[in-house]
Amino acid sequence: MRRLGSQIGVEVDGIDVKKIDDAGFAELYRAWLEGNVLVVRGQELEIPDFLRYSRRFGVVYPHPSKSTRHPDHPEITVLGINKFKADGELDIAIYRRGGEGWHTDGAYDEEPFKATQLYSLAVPSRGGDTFFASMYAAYDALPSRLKERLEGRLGAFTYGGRRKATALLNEEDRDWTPVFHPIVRTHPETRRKALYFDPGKILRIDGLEARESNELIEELTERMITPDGQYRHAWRQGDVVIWDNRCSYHKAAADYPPEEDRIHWRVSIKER
Ligand SMILES: O=C(O)CCC(=O)C(=O)O
Ligand SMILES: [Fe+2]
Repeated sequence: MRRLGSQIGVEVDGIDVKKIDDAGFAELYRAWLEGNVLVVRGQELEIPDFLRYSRRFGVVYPHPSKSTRHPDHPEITVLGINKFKADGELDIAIYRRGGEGWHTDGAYDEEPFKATQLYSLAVPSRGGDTFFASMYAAYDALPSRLKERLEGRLGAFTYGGRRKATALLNEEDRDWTPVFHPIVRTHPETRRKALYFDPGKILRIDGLEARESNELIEELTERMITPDGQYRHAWRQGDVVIWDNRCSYHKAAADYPPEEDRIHWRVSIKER
């Protein structure tokens, strides 16, 4: 196991994820909890292999964006396909998916995704990296006045957040009832505290006046990323990368030549 960033990211070499036994997996899982983002390069996977491996981390759920699901395997989302509309225009929602800002996947859900895993099928000649950042580092770096102010506070979240960004959803799926999560969230497995926050999905911080809530959201947006709590992943074909949505943020660079392919299989994983 090799550390990629000082506080986030680990890479494990010399394994075939199709073949690891239970003891090997337990070790890998511990490395993932430790690193929040686990990178395994050079894998050759078919869809059943990818699903089988992903299910060792938890339960795989189809993503609410129905139009981007794999036609034969709804639990797999395919990133980067159907990028051009019938008239040849670039579909920005598909091209920029995950690149609008730092986020965690599934904050709009009563039970957010524990993890997201990607398998890289095609990589553009330049650009297309994914950025990761540690929520533990973000929490640790908060001034104590803010830690105290946030303790016990709940955030209200929906899919599209304040901007109602729902372009990837079908019309009938665009109405969301807000769900509530503690902003200071204790990770259920490591028991460490993390700043659980998502500027694109949060509506308000419960119990605060609108202005105060918006100001606090602004301040947390400024503070969610710390300089040494980051890792930037440059993709190669065959990479399998899983991140822990309970303790990390991520963002796609969304900067690659649009005429080139950048394709991943993607799964969302819950605890149960
Ligand atoms: O394509 C990427 O680099 C990440 C996209 C993203 O945010 C996601 O799959 O949840
Ligand atoms: Fe994401």
